[in-house]
Amino acid sequence: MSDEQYDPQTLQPKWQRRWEELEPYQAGGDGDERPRRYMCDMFPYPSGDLHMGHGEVFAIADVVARYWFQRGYDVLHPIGWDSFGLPAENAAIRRDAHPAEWTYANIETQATSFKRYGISFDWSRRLHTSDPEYYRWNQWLFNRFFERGLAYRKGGLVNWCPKDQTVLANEQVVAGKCERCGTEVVRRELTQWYFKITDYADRLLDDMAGLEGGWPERVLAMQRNWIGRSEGADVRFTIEGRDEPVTVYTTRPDTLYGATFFVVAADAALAEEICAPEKLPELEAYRAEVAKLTDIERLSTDKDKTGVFLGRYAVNPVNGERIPVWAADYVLSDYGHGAIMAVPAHDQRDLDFARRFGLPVQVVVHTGLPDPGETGVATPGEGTLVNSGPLDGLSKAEAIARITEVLQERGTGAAAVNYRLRDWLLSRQRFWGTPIPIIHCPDCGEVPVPDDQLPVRLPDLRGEALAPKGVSPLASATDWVNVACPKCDGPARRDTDTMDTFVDSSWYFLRYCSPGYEDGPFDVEQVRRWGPIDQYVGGVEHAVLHLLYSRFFTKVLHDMGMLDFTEPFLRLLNQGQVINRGKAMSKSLGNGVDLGEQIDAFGVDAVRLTMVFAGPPEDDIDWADLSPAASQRFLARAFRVMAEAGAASAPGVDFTTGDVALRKVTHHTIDEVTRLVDSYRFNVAVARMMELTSAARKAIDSGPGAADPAVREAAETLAIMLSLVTPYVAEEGWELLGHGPTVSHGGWPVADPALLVQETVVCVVQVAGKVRDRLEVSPSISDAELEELALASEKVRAFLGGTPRKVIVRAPKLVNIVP
Ligand code: ANZ
Ligand code: ZN
Repeated sequence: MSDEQYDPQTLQPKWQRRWEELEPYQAGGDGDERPRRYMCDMFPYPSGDLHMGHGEVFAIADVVARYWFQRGYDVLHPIGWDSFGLPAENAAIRRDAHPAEWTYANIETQATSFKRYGISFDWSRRLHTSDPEYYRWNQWLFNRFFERGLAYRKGGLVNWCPKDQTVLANEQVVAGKCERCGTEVVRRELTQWYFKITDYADRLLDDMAGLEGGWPERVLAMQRNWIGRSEGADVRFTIEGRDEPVTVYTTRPDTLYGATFFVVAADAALAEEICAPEKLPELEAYRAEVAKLTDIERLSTDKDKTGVFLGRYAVNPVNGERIPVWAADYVLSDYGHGAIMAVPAHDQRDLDFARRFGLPVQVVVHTGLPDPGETGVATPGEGTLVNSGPLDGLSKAEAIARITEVLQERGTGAAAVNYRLRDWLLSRQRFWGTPIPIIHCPDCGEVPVPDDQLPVRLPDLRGEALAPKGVSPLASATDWVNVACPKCDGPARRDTDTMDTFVDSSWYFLRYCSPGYEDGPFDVEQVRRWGPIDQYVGGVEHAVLHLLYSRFFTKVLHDMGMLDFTEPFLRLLNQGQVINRGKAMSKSLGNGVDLGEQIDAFGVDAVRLTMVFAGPPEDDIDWADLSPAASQRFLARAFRVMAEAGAASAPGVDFTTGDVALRKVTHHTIDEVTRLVDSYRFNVAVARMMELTSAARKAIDSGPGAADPAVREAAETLAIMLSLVTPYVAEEGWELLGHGPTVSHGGWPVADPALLVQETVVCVVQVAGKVRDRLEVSPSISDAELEELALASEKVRAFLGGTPRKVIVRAPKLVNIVP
């Protein structure tokens, strides 16, 4: 008997020290020829200490990384911090400090917590995006994008958060509100930097075919929807009194004969150009109102329709009909051509507009539904073309094909594709980010800072100097701003905007492959060695932005010849959320659970086990329904099994001489857990480990006893398997079993096929009292299963006319059929 007790609070410091000495999770060097695997967790933002959400996602990813270590792969499992961003700046303003102080103090806190939490990181590759050694390469990449025409500046209406005093990308506006602070977003006219992600729209869409199966279906759907590819036709209308025709984009060219008016986006330059002079004041007043609205409000079907008649007429290219031209807000200036043909019978917004302003409604597709002009409900569905000259009688699809041909022949239109995706608005008027490496020269224009002068470091500002004022705080650092132009040496000014922090996270996973590299953002050879990422793990909140931007960067870098792959993440796992009492944890609800406190109370292993055992990794887990105390009790049981087996026998015994019943349980467990971990069913794998623990306990107490080789075999198997989830108890158990550290490289066991064979018993099947067949069945077969099997037997059916009168089943040994 062993008198070792399971005490997580003494195991943790002991093994943390050992791991720090042994560095068991360092990725192999160039000479290492083992097969490689790259596991990447979405890196954390250093907002404070780690929370329950971190606890879950990192525990789940660690199961896979540790499994790969056990299977003998050379594993890259790095960690870093996404350490630029607004919260640091807001904290610095409040405390009259520098954002770096708050940021790096939080990073240290989180790093300490990660070490205690026992995640298998290669700490030698740690990076922080707010380090000049890192953001230098954001600037270098910006210069490359600039050279390729993929970074450019343009003026236009942008989303502006009045609280954070900065622009936001469309992606950062959620239901009209700032994603960060919830303030209602307004529109502002500003000149800003953009990345030309729209050039990659097709590839971003098409390459998703290769991610099918590796990525969650809903994430692929969200990306597809965000890119928003739409197919239709461009149609040219002449406008009376104007030389140039105006093109509209439509997904329904089949409804061309039903166009009863024409609408131009009120804020488009075109509206002003084609407006009759006497209507201009009205248009101006209307535009002032429209400027206050976000795109989402403008496109809403609920919104009352507004607009101004421009005093002009457009001519329908197929039937020469004159239709009035209006300006309205529900047409957007930056989609398609900023103008539409309105077909009120078959488009709800057009119909709402027509009814509001008394414009005609002309049905051109007979759908069998009541007349939209009367019901106020448009009929966008399938049907047969009517009132459409040569298209009459055709189906919608046939009519679209036919009319597109006609337009093409006459030179008044063509098939066209549009995307909802917009260019990535990059510049931010905030301090704690990467300075945009551009110098504005009155003579030379936009001049990139030469590569050998990078990084452009942030000026030293703190406290009040960082407060939002509508222009970037960098503008106040005049010594920093005023520089000589790199081209002509004349007086010039630095760009004072910083980059969206999504730039930082769009390529960090490449930097991990060669973190100290000084000749470029990453060593191309090292990325060839490790990339692409085999498994990426993180929250579904990044389903659109971060993943889309990372995919975009990867494609640009591929086109630059720096990557030999075009997609960064082969597989993606989105973990669920940790909630409490049915709701997301929040301060205001008072249902927050503190990760550190849980660890203090139950130990790291019990908390990690609880997270992993709670359910499938994608599901939300409710902490109120879980019991870390029960996890702790299980770990104490597993610990005792390992300790007692370790005390009773020495390593290296011949397992084949052990108790066969227990050996079968062990090998079944190996077989099943291997398959379960391969298919990411970690919670079920844990359940199997628990069963193995019980079987070993029984063998010790009322079977062959602790010294039996099968007990040692079970205990060693348990230590290896537990190391995926609960590294401390596994490590200690492994040591008590007489093995050297560390258990993380113990090697994954292989199931012996001979021990997997199911035992069978012979079942006798009688028909009218005579034995007609003998079946080999599992001893645990149910009556129902056995009956089905017996009635399916050819030998039995030969003696049965039809349905038997009665079947008596005594599983597993006897079936008696009365014909
Ligand atoms: C005529 C028509 C008839 C339309 C019909 C629809 C139904 P997606 O799928 O989003 O690409 N549209 C075109 N440009 C627009 C703009 N700048 N702002 C607002 N709406 C615009 O939708 C394309 C359809 O949205 C186009 O097809 C056009 O209306 C409208 F029965 O043209 B449709
Ligand atoms: Zn110059």
